[in-house]
Amino acid sequence: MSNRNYSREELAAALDSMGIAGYTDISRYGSGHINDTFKVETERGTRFILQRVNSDIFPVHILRDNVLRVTRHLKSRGVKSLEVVGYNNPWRAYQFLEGYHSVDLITDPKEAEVAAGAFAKFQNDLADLPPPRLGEIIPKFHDTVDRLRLLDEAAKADVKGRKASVAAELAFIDARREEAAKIVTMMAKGEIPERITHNDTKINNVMLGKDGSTVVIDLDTTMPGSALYDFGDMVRTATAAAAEDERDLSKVYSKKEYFEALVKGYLAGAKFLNEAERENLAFSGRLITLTIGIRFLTDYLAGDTYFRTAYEEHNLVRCRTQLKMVESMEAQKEEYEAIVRRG
Ligand code: ADP
Ligand code: GN1
Ligand code: MG
Repeated sequence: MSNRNYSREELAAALDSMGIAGYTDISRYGSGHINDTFKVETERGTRFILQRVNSDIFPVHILRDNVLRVTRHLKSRGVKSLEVVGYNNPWRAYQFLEGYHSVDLITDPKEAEVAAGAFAKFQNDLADLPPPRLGEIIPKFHDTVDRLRLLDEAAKADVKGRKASVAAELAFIDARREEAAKIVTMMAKGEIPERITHNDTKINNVMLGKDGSTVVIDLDTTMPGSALYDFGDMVRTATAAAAEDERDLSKVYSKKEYFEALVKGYLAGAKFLNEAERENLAFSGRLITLTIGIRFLTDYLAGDTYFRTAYEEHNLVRCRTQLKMVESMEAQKEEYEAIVRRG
């Protein structure tokens, strides 16, 4: 998916439909891969985040229902969350979180600890969300076995004739097929419980404030899932030494002291974890990183229809960083397992 252009009229109509007046400037914002996000300035000085939800990817009606339920529940518990100003599918507006910032790459282990605590608290706060079960926004979202099936289909179809150029990446993934089913199998057996989880805990989906305060954002994939995937995606993004789309792979590796900080922050907040979950925390980092690598490669082979890309090989570059991160985590497997055991 490439960057779609919006006319001023289209953006103005969206704001009008949600009762937001007096806007002076509307500009593209953030670095999310899925939705179209804008920052809106107004003459009163109040600012908003305007988003057009990607309706090719999300079932927008279920999504709206989930987001409204989750934000209301958090509010009822006194937890600071996204403040919905208007929601008129596929558009929505949130109050701009003033005094908070997000980072794509962290440079201080303390931030990893704080972010991990925020996502642990998020899971804890949603544990008593009243029924019904939240809608499953994207079924099999983190199911690595199913992601492999989709990769195989894309490689077979090879619509862009790119398969021959990604033989090394396909071989890397092939060598790891066996471990792909571990978490889904344990969930099916009931050894790993279903919880309400965020499912997109990359580091730029938590806003960091002063004095260690946080707000968890990007609630679009909040749905029934496994706590392990949430922890794993933190490992993928918060221990990374370089950007998700760094071309120089010598700069890409997983940083142990950031992993340690994540474990510290997460375990302090996630008292609800059972033994099987704890035992698989380090594994979940490797697995989710492999899974996201598989997804980037699938999108590359399919012709870049899912993730926003800025250039021809963007998805391939992203896939390579993920596979390099997996390799780095594998090389530190024993140390990472020991860190989790020490708690
Ligand atoms: P996507 O689903 O495309 O990743 P996000 O909801 O994560 O979209 O928003 C993209 C970025 O916009 C975030 O990483 C964050 O920097 C910024 N952002 C989102 N919501 C807010 C908000 N309420 N206040 C300030 N910044 C926000
Ligand atoms: C997408 O929306 P964003 O940029 O926070 C994706 C995640 C991937 C991530 C990779 C709904 O997250 O699953 O892990 O890109 N979101 C969706 O950076 O597919
Ligand atoms: Mg996001």
